[in-house]
Amino acid sequence: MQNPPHYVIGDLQGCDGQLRELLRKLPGMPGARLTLAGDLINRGPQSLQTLRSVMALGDQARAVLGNHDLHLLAVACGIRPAHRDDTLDDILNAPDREELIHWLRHRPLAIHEQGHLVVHAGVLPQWDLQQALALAAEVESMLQSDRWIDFLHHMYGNQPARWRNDLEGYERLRCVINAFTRLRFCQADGTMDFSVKEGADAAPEGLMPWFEVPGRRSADVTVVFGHWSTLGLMMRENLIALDTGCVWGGKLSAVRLSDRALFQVQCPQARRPG
Ligand SMILES: [Mn+2]
Repeated sequence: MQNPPHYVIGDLQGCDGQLRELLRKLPGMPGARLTLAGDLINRGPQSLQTLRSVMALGDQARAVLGNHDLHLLAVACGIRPAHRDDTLDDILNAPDREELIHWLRHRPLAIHEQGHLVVHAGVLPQWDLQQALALAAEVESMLQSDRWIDFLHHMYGNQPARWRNDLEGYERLRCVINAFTRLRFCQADGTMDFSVKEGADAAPEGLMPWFEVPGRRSADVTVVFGHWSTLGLMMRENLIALDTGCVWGGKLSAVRLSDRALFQVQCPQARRPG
């Protein structure tokens, strides 16, 4: 029997209508396997409905956590104030919000499947596939533990910006979660810089996109990621970037892993940058 097709889908950011339209376009639905590259919610018009749509897909769909998903956890716990551009109120006011939060904090940070590593933002150049998966699992077990709220209190901050294998405790987990959910640019030694959000050609002196660091140890696996709408769609031999700016009036994209066929939905502009 032939395996069902497997698609990776870019950042939804609360665009449930576009998700539904995209799913109708994908050959092999229902029954295809789906992996979502994170940032399921926020900024877009239908955060709650988007979360419900993904949850309703059950075992058919998996999702990695993005920075907006983590932001919801922090806002729900009163750790971070809501941002004026947030569109999370419908989730926060939902009668079953505890179940929604519980589901979200049990999502992984990294998924390895068929030679592909799916993360929301990036992988530090010092990490090979096995270390990336092991470090993702460290954060996942913390988020799923009784200490998750305490962890969220310590999750925010840009330091330590450079990975070391001897990092411990919350500093270690913060460095890992920043790489997986926020990384765009870093220095040649892997020091992360979160000040630049423009496209790859906007790299200031001394910075480069994380995937262009010479000697990057995850170069032998295809990394599939979202998060970087100003980078847009990018397909290289060992990289697929999938945030095509759905919430900004761009497209919602899905790629079929077996042959890299691309499926897209044009999106109305739900938000203006800035
Ligand atoms: Mn993001």
